[in-house]
Amino acid sequence: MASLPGGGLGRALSWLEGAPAQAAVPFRDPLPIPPQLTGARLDVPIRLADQQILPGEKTRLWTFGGSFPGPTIRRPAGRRTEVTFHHELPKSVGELTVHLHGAHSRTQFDGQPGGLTGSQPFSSYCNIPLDLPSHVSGNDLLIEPGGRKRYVYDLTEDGHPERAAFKWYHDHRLDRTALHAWHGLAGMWIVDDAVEESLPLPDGPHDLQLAIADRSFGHDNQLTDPFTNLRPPDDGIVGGKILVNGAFMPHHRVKARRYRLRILNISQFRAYDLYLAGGAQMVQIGADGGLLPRPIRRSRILIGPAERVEMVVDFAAARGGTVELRSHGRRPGRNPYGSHTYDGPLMQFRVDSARVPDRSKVPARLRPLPKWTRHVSRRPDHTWSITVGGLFQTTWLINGRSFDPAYCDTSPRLGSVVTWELHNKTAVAHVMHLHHTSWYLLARDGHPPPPWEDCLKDTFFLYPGERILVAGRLTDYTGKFVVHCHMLDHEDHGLMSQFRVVA
Ligand SMILES: [Cu+2]
Repeated sequence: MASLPGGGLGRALSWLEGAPAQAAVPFRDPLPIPPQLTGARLDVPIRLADQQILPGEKTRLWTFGGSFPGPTIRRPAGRRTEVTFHHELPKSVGELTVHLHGAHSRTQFDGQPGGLTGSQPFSSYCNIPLDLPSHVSGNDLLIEPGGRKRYVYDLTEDGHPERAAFKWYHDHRLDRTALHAWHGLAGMWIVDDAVEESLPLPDGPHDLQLAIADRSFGHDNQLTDPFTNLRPPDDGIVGGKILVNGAFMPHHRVKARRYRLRILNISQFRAYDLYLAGGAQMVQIGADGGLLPRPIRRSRILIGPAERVEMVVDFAAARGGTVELRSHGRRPGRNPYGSHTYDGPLMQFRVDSARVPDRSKVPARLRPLPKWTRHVSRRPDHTWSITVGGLFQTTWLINGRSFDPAYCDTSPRLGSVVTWELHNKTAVAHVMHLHHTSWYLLARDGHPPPPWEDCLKDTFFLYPGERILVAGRLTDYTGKFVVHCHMLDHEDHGLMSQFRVVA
């Protein structure tokens, strides 16, 4: 478990005279930029890798392509993309499955969690019938150790190239998503399109992707194993050290000009309440589902697990100085964000002192919402209610059930626009993620969402006692898709259900 709350103590220790040479020093390491893959046919090995995260011994990780985060896959919208993942991790890891988070994927390429297998013969949290046929459990879609699977992504939606957006891919295995992600199985994915390219936003080296993760390390610099005996509602792993793109609180040299920062929270459980210290301002331009209709100046941005936020930051305001990306630990009003938001620095930008020309701009209008969002029913077709159940062995429940890969709670029609209510009847927050498409938030407890949530998203905070209404347009693909909490321990501990899109 976390030994150093929020990194604050670690930071203090590292400044102490006579501190061990092995102490991690904030802002010492440069920000890693994961390798980028742009081809239509890609092969990604899933393998062990030793990565220098802390001073001293390297940390052994389970990775996509040999790094954490894995390679960033960047593709034009509308261009079919095939990625073959090769499972080269030790047999003891068991089966894997890859979900492209935020994508519109066929059911067989959506990273189904699967069911019980020889290497995972029982579930402590999910109620899984024995002897399900593999096409019902989804076991036929898993990647076995030594095996491989080809995932096909059309990058289209409803006959058109899909909207450009910042996504990510990660393991999604039954009961073990948290464990697999903790060890490093996550990578970023960008879809570009002509609409974005026509805008004068910062691009090229001025378009940075930042994946924020918290992890805890033992004295040997190896990841701890915090996944023991935690049951709902007290489950939820936070790490003691903050990593950005797999480096401990790194720094990045920037020019005195505008940058587009795409920020992704790949922590298991922890939320961040982002702000900048050092003179630069955050102008939010995007969220999970791509660009917002209009830019929004923000002083703080709360980002829960799996959420994405895109902003433009003009570092000219801090020419010759430094800017810290930080998270604020306390917010007024109703907490809890599942965990306390992290309090402290995430990384540092070192701004060049030279003046540079900057032709980039943030247009007053970015990207309109799709037309279907204007004509959505506000009467829910279905409600997903979250509770905790069980006497001695508690699990999370949706509509009274923990996850069962054979069970679907509702069967919307292909081509329909559904309005669903999500209701949190528990005392802790959740971040609910719905697969299949990008969703439109209609209301929180009957009130219209704030402007930064009045857009397409796929992952939503759901506070204790709260009801939210979301709408989605279900085109192209029939079959099973999951709805779950993206606090990974919650997801593993039953907080997942399914819908089946029918023709
Ligand atoms: Cu949750």
